Amino acid sequence: MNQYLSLVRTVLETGSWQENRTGTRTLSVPGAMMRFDLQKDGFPAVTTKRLAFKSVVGELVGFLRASRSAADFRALGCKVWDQNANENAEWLANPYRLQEDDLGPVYGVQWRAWPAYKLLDADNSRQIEDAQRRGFSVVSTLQEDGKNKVLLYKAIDQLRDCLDTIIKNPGSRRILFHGWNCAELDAIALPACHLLYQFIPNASTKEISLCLYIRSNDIGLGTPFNLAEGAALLHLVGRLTGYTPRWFTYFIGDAHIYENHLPMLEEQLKREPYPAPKLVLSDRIPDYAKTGKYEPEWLEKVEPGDFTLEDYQHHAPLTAPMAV
Ligand code: UFP
Repeated sequence: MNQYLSLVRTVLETGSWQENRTGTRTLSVPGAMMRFDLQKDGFPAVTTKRLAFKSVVGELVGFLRASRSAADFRALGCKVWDQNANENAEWLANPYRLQEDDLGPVYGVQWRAWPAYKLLDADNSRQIEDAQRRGFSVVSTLQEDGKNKVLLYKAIDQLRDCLDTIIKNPGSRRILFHGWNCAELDAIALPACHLLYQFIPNASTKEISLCLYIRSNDIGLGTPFNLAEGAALLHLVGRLTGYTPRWFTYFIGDAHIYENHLPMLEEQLKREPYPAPKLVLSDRIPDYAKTGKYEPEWLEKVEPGDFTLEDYQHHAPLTAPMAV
């Protein structure tokens, strides 16, 4: 994980102070990248402090199940959503917040059930039939500008579509899912930070890679978490589609260190990193490469306990307050 420490150093050495909505200023760098060879470099878990791995996989499983409640994440062993759900004044006053612990349609809801609408001319039966073939259902008919229209709806399972395409058409350069639904930014506790996931399978090497784009990343607390989560997702997708996880490329837009995280990161820079651990997925999760049977329903069936870090050596835990 020397790449993580190099990123910390880069932000410390070249970053500029920036004010932001949280009231805690940051040292920020516009644009950063890390690239891990998961076969040669092992699993990208931070070793200069303890990674909250249970929390990471709890969150991932919650996303896979399209959870939108901090209570669901807590039940899966992940408490990182509690403050965003129940302590951010702007969100508490938001009319779309349904109840205690509600987060709105965050991450997983967009991954698994992106709300898609089509308003088609009622007399265009070719378009309406095509949409219905693609899983859209008619919601209602209405009039717009004196014309009869048909409103159709579908919840798009972007992640499932990615897996289907990896299986059927691995040469596609369009295998991606997006978390940034700009039509719903007004109705969520936190607009997606990690927002674009592109899978790149290679049918000849049987390796699969992931490019992940994060628009805003808290280097002290967010980056170690997001790195581990992205890599775990790539391992899972590889298992379910019969590919070996290979390159994990991690792009950051606004890379920043909160002022009150500086002591934690300076301490980490003094520590010598340990060799990277290994991620082991439980045998419960079917290996498509061995069974030849495609079982994408495991996206929902997987449990946090199906992910284990092996040989994880790390320095003493360090904490710092999360900016909300
Ligand atoms: N943040 C992360 N990773 C995440 C996540 C949040 O680093 O997965 F959900 C951090 C980035 C930023 C803050 O410091 O949370 C989000 O604030 P903003 O929306 O203003 O960028």
